[in-house]
Amino acid sequence: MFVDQAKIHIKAGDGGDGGKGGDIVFVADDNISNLIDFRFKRKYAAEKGKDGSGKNCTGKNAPDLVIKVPRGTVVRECETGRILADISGDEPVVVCKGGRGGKGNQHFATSTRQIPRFAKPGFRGDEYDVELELKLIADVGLVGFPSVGKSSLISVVSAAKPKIAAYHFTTLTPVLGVVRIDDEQNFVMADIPGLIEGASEGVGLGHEFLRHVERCRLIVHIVDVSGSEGRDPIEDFKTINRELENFSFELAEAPQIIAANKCDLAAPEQIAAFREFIEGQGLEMFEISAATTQGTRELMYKIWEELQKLPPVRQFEAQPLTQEELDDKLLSKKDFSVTIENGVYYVEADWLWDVLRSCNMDDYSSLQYFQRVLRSTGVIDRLEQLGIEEGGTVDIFGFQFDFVE
Ligand SMILES: Nc1nc2c(ncn2[C@@H]2O[C@H](COP(=O)(O)OP(=O)(O)O)[C@@H](O)[C@H]2O)c(=O)[nH]1
Ligand SMILES: [Mg+2]
Repeated sequence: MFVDQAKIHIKAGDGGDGGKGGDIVFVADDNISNLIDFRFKRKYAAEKGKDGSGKNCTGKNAPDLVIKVPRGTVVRECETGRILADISGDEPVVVCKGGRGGKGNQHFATSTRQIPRFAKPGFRGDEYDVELELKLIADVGLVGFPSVGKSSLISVVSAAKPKIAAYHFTTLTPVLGVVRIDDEQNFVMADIPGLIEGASEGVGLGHEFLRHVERCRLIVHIVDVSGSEGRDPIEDFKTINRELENFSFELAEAPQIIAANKCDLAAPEQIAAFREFIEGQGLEMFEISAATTQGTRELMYKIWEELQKLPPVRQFEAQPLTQEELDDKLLSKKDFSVTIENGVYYVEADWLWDVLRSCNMDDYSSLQYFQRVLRSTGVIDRLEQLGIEEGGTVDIFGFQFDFVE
């Protein structure tokens, strides 16, 4: 089964007392062709940093957890849909950062504001639900209705051997073929399952495969010019382009070459009428027959020539959150609890860890920011409701503060 989408949970290691938590690192592996493994194993966690032993000793950093994915895998955060990484190069990419190691008591010994006690040393590692989406890396993508001859074409111009048959949806998984122009020059062509009307709205097959032409530099649009299945080639052409447009604006704008296939079956008038229409659109049409290989060489040279003028295969940029979005994210998760024990007000909230890790408690403006967050999230109000008094002790994950209005 060809799986090109999966959802997993990744968690970098928490910091120890000294040692940094392990990062989650993604790397492309060309021996992996799809994402099926991630349907079985869905949780990935890197180790926690080690605690230092003895006085003043720093703990060891934990090893990174390396996740191997097929080249071309795009990693998105589920919650926001933003891209965290595009694993298409050779460099490993850190997607989730391990928590910094805590610095134990020494670090806070000189601070006057808080009692130097650090109950949970180290900072938390990043954690995400992510969606993995494989977007194949190919220079050229073949698109067209089912059975127009896409698989037949790739099988005569490359060593790829996809299934070919006279019934629709013979091709159920994308196939890549390398087209050799000469000893040194080649390009990669992707044969994807045929598109049908409504594919971009998720009706039937096809839609889920369009992601595999998203990076392509050039689209070769194959049409059955003979109308051997009773459809009109001009209508076919328009329908497929509408599908591309509905899927993405960029796909619709991608350069296109039109291959009029099954010329061996077509009457000269059919070919002439289609040519007139295509050229009227300002596009170029090639007459081919994948069955007899007529015109296929010329088409490959033309593709090669066009590729020389086009930018390289598209890479997707990571989309970091802005400071504002980061703040919003923190403030939107403002559930917290306060418990009172022996006169100490213990505030607990998951999100407060994230605030704490971004603050340096020795720094005045950081502390002010921290105070602002406590105020805007309602923590201070709650403490007052519970009757805290000036000078009362507030404990947040082991950091203790004097309450001052
Ligand atoms: N006569 C003729 N038949 C073709 C040609 N190209 C493909 N076919 C046939 O059309 C059918 C569908 O071809 P296939 O390559 O599987 O189409 P795909 O669904 O677009 O991949 C098969 O029976 C092929 O043998 C051609 O140029 N001429
Ligand atoms: Mg096919």
